[in-house]
Amino acid sequence: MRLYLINPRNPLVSIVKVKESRWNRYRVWKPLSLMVLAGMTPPEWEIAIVDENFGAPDYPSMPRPDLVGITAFTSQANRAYEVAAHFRRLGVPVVMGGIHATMCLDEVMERVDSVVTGEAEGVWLQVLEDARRGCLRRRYDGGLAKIDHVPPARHDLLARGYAFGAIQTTRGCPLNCSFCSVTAFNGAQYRMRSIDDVVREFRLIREKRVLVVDDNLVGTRPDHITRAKDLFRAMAQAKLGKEWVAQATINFADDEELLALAAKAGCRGVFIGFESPTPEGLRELSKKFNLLKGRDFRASVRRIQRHGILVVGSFIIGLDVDEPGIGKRIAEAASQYGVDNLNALFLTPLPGTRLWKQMKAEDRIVLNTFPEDWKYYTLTFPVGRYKHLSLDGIIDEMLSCDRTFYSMPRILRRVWGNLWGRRQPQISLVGNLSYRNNFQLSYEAYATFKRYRGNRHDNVTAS
Ligand code: B12
Ligand code: SF4
Repeated sequence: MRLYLINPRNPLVSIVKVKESRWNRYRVWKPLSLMVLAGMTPPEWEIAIVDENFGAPDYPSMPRPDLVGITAFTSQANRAYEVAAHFRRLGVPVVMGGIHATMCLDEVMERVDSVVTGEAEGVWLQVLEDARRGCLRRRYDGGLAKIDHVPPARHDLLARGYAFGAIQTTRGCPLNCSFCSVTAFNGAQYRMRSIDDVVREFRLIREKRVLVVDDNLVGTRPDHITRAKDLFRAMAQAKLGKEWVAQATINFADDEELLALAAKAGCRGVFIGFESPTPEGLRELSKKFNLLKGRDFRASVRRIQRHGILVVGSFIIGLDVDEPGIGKRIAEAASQYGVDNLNALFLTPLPGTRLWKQMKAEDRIVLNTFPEDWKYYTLTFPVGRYKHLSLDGIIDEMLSCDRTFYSMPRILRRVWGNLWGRRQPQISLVGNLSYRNNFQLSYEAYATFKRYRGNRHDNVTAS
C-alpha cells in the first residue's frame, strides 16, 4: 500500500524561489505534522512525504498511490484543494487534516473524501485500516490526543537541504489570546511528552539546527517550569550537540536557572509575542502575561540575551486601539526592548478564533470570498477593515515599522551589540538582512494585493 503525505505550496515562500532570494532557504520549515503521521503509520505502508515548498513535484510521473493525506494551514487551503482534485480525478481517495480542516470542516468536506479533525494520534490507525478496506468514513475526530508516549516522528523521510529540523515537546496553551488558534485547536491544558521520548527523538534529527515547534516552550505554572528544567537538563546530559530555537512567552525571562539550563541544552533563539506596545492593545488581545504589573520588557529581553539567546519579537498592527503612527511606535518599542529581530504582522481573523467571531459579527472581514481569499491569510496582508486605519494607511504603517527597525544603521548597531556580547553575530546579521530583504520584496506584493482587494469593491476608507 502506497501513501503520499503532502504539504501544499505555501503562498508566503517556497524554496523553489530560492534563486530569487537565497534567504528563502531559512524560511522553509519541515512539515512536522506529516512526519508525525508517518511515525504512526504501520510498516506495510510505503510512505513518501511531498513538501511542495521544497520543490515542485511532478505528480503525473510519480507512481499511483493508494491513499493521499494532505495537511494545510488556512493559507494553503486553495493549493490543498487543487492537489486533492488531481488525485481524486485519478480515483485515489484523499484525506485531509490539520488546523484548516478542523476550523473549516464543511468547506473541506466538499473537496476531499475524508476529513480528520483535531489531533490525529487517536484515529490515524483507524483511517489507514478503513482506507485499506475501501470504507473510509467522511469524518474522524481525534480531539485532543494523549501525547505522553507517542512514536517518534519520521525524521528520515524528508530530503536533505532544510536549514532546520523540527520537534514538538508539548501541546496546548492556557492563555487563549483572541487572535490565536492554539487554545481552540490544541486545548487550554498544557500537555507534555515524556522527557525520554523527546531526548530519543532529538537524536533522530539529522540537522544541527532544530525548531522546537511548541507554542509555549516552558508553560505557565511552576510545575511546567520544573518539567522544562528537567527536559533541558536531560538534553544537556545527553550531549545532543543541537542548536535550537523555540517560541516562548515573556515569563521565560523570569527564572535565571531556567535560562541557564535552556542555553546549556542548546537554546539559541526564542520567538516572543509582545504583540502591542500599549497596555490597551494587550488588553484588547487578552495577552495576559505581558500585562503583569511591573514587567520591564527591556530587562526581560536583556536577561535572556545574557545567556547567548537571541530574541525575535513579534508585534501585531491593526488593533482597534492602533492609530496612525503605530508602525513607527512599534519599531521604537522593539528597539527599546532590545530585540534582535522584529516580526510585525497584520491583525488577521483566523477561522476558529475569538477575533474571527468578533470581526465577522461586525462585518469587518473584507476578503471573505472563500476559499479563494484564504491565500491572503498569511498575516502578511490586511484582510480586514481596521478601526482607525484605511487600507493604504495600514500598509504604510507596516512599511514604516519595517523601514525604521531594519534601517542599515540600526541593523549595524544591533549586530555590533551581538558581536560585543558574543551573541551569535552571524545569525543576527543573516536574520536582519533576511527580514530587510523580505520587506523590500513586499512593495510589489502590496501593489498586487491592493488591486485584488480593490476588485472586491472594498470601501478603502476607514470605518
Ligand atoms: C511550526 C509552525 C510554523 C512553522 C512551520 C510550518 C510548517 N511547515 O509546518 C512556520 C514558522 C514556518 C509557520 C508559519 C506560519 N504559520 Co505557523 N505554526 C506553527 C505551529 C507553532 C506548530 C505547527 C506544528 O508543527 N505542530 C506540530 C504538529 C504535530 O501538529 P499539527 O500540525 O497540528 O498536526 C497534527 C494535527 O493537526 C493533525 N494533522 C495535521 N495535518 C494532517 C493531515 C492529515 C492527512 C491528517 C490525517 C491529520 C493531520 O495530525 C497531527 C498530529 O496530531 C502552529 C501552532 C500549532 N500548535 O499547531 C502554528 C500555526 C499552524 N501557524 C499559523 C500561522 C497563521 C502561520 C503563518 C500564516 C504566520 C506567519 N506569517 O508566520 C505562517 C504560514 C505558513 C504557511 N504554511 O502558509 C497558525 C495557523 C492558523 C490557520 N488557521 O492557518 C497556527 C495554528 C498558530 C496560530 N497562532 O494560530 N508556522
Ligand atoms: S499567542 Fe501564544 S500565548 Fe497566546 S494563546 Fe497563542 S500560543 Fe498561547
